Order: sequence, then C-alpha cells, then structure tokens
Amino acid sequence: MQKKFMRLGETIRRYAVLDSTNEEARRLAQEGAPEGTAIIAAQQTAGRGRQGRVWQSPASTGLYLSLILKPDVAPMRAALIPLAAAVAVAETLIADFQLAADIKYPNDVLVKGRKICGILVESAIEAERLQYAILGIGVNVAQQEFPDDLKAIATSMLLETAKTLTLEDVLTPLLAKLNVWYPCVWTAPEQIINRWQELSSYARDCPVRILSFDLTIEGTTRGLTTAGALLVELDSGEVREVVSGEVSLRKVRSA
Ligand code: BT5
Repeated sequence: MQKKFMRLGETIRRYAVLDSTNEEARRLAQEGAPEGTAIIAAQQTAGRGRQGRVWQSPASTGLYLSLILKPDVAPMRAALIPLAAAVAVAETLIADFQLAADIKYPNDVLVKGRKICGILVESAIEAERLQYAILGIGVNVAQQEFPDDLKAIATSMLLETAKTLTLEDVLTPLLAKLNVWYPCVWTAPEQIINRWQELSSYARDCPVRILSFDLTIEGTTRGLTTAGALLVELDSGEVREVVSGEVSLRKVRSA
C-alpha cells in the first residue's frame, strides 16, 4: 500500500543564493529530509538543465524550486513525475494567469512558442528501488529581457502578462496544483497522460524532428504511452517510442 502522502511545500526552506536548488535538495534528501520539503533560492549560480545544460537563474527574477519526493513506485513510474509537473505548471499559467501555455515533450512549458518554464527530475535509484526523486522547476517570472542566447527562445510571465508578479504569487497556486497532480503518479497515471495530451500541441499529429544523442529522427507524433513515452510515426510507417530525458524535440512544417 502506498504510504501516506506528505503535502508538497508543507516545509519550505528559503535561500538567498544556492548553486542549484536540485543539488541542495539532494543533499537534504540524503540527510533524511522528509518528502514534500521545498527548497527555494532567490538566485542560482549553477542552475542546471538536462544533460549538463545550464538554467540561467538571475537574482529575484525566477522561481527556482526543488521538491523532495519519495513516491513508493517502481523507478519506471518516475517518468510520470515530470509530465505531472508540466501539467501542474501549465494549468497554473492558464487558470491563474490567463496565459496560453503549451507543453513540449517531455517537460518544457511554452507560451507562444517560447520557454517560460523548465523542469528537471533527478532520481536516486538503489537496488532497483526509487530512493527519492528531486523535482526541479524553474519559472521565468520577472525577467524584463533575456541575454542574447535566450532572446529568441525564452519568455517570462512579466513579458507575457505585463503584470508585476511576486514569486509568491506564482508559488502558491503552483504548489496547490502540484499537490493535485503529483499523487496521480500512483493513483491515476492515466489522468496525467490524458491531461498532458490535452494541454500539449505536440502530443498528436504534430510533425517533429527529434534529436537524441547523435541520432535524428523525423516523424509525426502519435500521443503518449501509458509509461509516458512519446510515440512517433516515421515516414516508413514504423512507430518509435521516444523516452524523456534524452530528447530534444522541434516542430517541423508538414510536407
Ligand atoms: C530544463 O533543461 O529546461 C530544466 C531546467 C530546470 C531548472 C530548475 S530551476 C530549479 C531547479 N534547480 C536546478 O538546478 N534546476 C532546476 P533543458 O531541457 O536541458 O533546457 C536547458 C536549455 O533551456 C538551455 O540550454 C537553454 O537553451 C534554455 N534556458 C536556459 N535558461 C533558461 C531560462 N531561464 N529560460 C528559458 N530557457 C532557458
């Protein structure tokens, strides 16, 4: 039986500066910090994305949040965590800020094609058991502009709403949504998959190019599997399962 679920964000540890909130969350998880502990920094000096990429985290402009999770599920199921988180972020942006949020596989949240939020889940697995997972969420809240390398691909809530928002304005509704969607990882995984597919313009019938390590494939998306992999139909008719974590996906124009 699933152990009692600890509410996410019941305890919040706040820092002025951290290397990475995911790194601090990992340190705390190893010291036995309880599930649901939230770590927030006003600034990150080594904010990270997937595969060693950088998450630019200037002071007091973004929400840099990590949550310690200890779900009693098989490591395979952990693939649903970033999908659940992306749904929670997208729903928050839509319901609380009237933004037209979209989700790009596996877990970028976009507004008008630009990235407003990135999600990074790092799992600790021992003897085929998930010891804990760190859910890291970076939301661009108050950036007025971005450095040259991000200008064309990033946006912020300030730029999209023209409203000055505090980090708390975003944190409170986001935690509420995460507390709805995270337990679905074990109670109702199909609801995560369904909602993700509803919210993502990339989910079905979308022509895409997928870069995964040194492999590039082109095809048309055909929805998610129950395990959270993206189905892509190649021109040959073959259907491939693409797994999160290692892919970079672009929309391409249909032929
Ligand atoms: C991600 O990686 O999008 C996951 C980002 C997770 C950040 C959070 S912040 C709290 C927690 N603590 C951490 O240290 N990390 C997590 P990925 O899909 O690999 O995308 C990285 C790419 O996004 C970069 O290579 C840039 O192109 C772009 N990028 C970097 N900073 C950005 C920003 N602030 N806004 C939009 N795009 C950004």
